[in-house]
Amino acid sequence: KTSLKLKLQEKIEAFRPRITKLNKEFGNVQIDTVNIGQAIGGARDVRCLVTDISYLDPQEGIRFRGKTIPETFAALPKVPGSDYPFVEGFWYFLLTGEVPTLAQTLEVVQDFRARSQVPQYVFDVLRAMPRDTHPMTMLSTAVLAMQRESKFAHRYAEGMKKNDYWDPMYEDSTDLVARLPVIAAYIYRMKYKGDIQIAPNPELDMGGNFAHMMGIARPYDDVARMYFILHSDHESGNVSAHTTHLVASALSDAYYSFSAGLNGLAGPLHGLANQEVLSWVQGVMKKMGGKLPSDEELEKFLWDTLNSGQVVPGYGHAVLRKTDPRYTSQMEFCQKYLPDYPMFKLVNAIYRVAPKVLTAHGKTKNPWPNVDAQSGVIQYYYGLTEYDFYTVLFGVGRALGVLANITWDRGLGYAIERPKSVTTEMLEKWALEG
Ligand code: AMX
Repeated sequence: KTSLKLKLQEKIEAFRPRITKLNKEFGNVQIDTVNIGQAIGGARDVRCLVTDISYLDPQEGIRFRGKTIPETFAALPKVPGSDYPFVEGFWYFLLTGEVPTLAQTLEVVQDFRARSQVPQYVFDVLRAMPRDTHPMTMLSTAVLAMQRESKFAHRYAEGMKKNDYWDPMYEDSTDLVARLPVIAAYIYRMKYKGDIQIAPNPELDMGGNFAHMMGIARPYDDVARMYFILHSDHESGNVSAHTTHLVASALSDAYYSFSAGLNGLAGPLHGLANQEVLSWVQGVMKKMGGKLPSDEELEKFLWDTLNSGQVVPGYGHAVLRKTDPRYTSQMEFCQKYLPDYPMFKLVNAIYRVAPKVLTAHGKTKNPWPNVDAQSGVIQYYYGLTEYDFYTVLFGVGRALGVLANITWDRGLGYAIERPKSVTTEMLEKWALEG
């Protein structure tokens, strides 16, 4: 066993009595109520999920294992010669809640390498799909196709004790995280780069190897590390995390669960928004004949979008009520590496204008930008101009959070999820009763 796995086992075993005690002795303590608006309106704000891996404060934004984004970047061991940490060390941190040493991180790097071989039939499945299939469909299909590899499914079929569920779930999750960059880069090069593949470089870490397989020079390795970490987790209620958790709650393995989560991430109100932002920004640039719009012109573009009944992509959030710190983190990167890039200037101009327009429009509870408003600009700058690929990058990052979560779900024996539904007639009756 690696030191990560040993530490994880120790943490899970130490944690179990807390859940047992809460459940047995305090199961009846009320922590929320539900109103009709919440039942109709997507269960917004209803406290009914538990996770210790990240927490989203509406004002402050995300904390991973108690640390803000800048604290997380500062604490984790950095890749030599780079500004950003090893994604592998972040995986250790998400799973255990402890910041790994460099030696512990390098052990995970080795472990990922040993697991990174993608079975040939996965590539064959991808090659059989029409080339114009959306890359998210390809990624989700590749993950699902690999389900036959599941150690959890095999162990379950043999008869496994409940206390052991976390072990093969961790194994499957780590296999997936190690293989996803290879699959994602394969899809990219197959679809957009003349099907000329670049073999992995076993000397490199996950972020470095991804940049290498994509065929994009430095500092894209740091972009990849930053991007995967920023997109990893946003507590449990968002569509991709919740879907993965829900499917896994039926004791479906990590392949079934994560493939389902990716399908949710592919929706335009969730992960696809980063693609939509780029297409919106490009639309503006095209209409302006390449020149930057004035704030007044931009205001008109935003109103045109709203008046035609569309959402402004990259703005608004179900939980956040301030600028997303994941947006800020990427903005700081842009200020450092691409301050004069016209598209970055346009995104900044949108940041100046859109909150005012959205506030005047008066619908959204949060007129501030989310992670997706900024991420495409960086990718575009480094030559990744095929923006329907952006959600795939989000998906590779999101794997870290949701797979760490389902490993813990099995460690703590969380139940199959089964909320109760009611009929409209019942709601109308309760409405009359007040
Ligand atoms: N542009 C226009 N209208 C918006 C809006 C936006 N950016 N954000 C919210 N609204 C509208 C909603 O559509 C809703 O209208 P309705 O009453 O006619 O249905 C109203 O404002 C109230 O919505 P809300 O309570 O503020 O947001 P929500 O929790 O229902 O939805 C979200 C959150 C993200 C889906 C929404 O803000 C949105 O559609 N944003 C644009 C798409 C986007 O950027 N998604 C990415 C989110 C981050 C991520 O998951 N990657």
